[in-house]
Amino acid sequence: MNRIVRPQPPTCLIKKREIIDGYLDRYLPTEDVYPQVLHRAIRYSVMAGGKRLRPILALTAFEACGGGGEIIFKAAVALELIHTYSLIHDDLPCMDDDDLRRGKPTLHKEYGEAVALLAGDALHDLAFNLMAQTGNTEAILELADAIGTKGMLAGQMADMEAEGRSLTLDEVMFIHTHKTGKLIRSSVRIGAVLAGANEEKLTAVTRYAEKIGYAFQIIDDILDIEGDVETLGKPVGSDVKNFKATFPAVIGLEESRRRARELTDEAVEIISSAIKQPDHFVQIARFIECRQN
Ligand code: GRG
Repeated sequence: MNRIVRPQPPTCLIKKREIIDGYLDRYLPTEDVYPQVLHRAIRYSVMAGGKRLRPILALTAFEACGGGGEIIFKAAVALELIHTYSLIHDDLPCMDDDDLRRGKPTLHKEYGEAVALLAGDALHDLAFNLMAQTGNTEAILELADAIGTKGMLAGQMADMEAEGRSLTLDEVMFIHTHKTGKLIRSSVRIGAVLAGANEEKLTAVTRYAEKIGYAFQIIDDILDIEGDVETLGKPVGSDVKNFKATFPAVIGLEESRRRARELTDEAVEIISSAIKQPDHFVQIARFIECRQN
């Protein structure tokens, strides 16, 4: 009998993910404190799993740029909370209206729309509370810019406006570099800024993140066509269902795959020539290239 062998994240990423999960549990409000329902809802979404890519990237950049101490974990958790807030709101009936996320019913399916809306808001507030505790204004602004109307929200808006119409490659790139790319980019920059990285290192990690962020989204589009629900933990075919702009729709599946490979190769080259021990960055790039969820 043929068994499907799914690529697992490399050990270093699994270890980092476990550490991040520990800090998420520590910094999230507990379920026995008022308002219990909201706190339960928050934990339902955040602790449902997820690759923890953004906090792992922040931690990797922090370590690679010589950072030390606990400060990075506040920022790393903040990044995951912002990411989860965007997923909760994106799944709402007024947005993508999805039923499944991280292998479980979406938050509004389980707790209702009003609680899901508030849970997203609460995660946003908690994230900036944690960022403020780093005491680093540059890092706080980095996150604010990445997710506001110059970043993620611009991408989401463009995505909504594009529904049902065929797009140019430039338009698809704008949507993806903003909607997904900006938060990934800010993750490594926040790690580097908190480590006190010099301009040269900051530029290198930024260029690396732009490449892998772009590749990440191309793979996401491919998985929405070729993935399976069980592994993905979310519905497949929802881009087509929602008339979404995707890379395969504009440049085809084969060219999308080639482009993702090319981008991760470029990211590996950039980071390898700028950072003394680039192993974890390289493993993240390779994982993104062959990920199945
Ligand atoms: C509605 C506030 C708001 C923002 C919408 C980022 C975004 C904009 C929506 C997120 C939904 C989405 C499908 C984005 C595209 C790709 C993406 C970010 C997928 C999910 O990220 P993963 O694969 O998820 O890192 P896990 O579950 O592993 O954390």
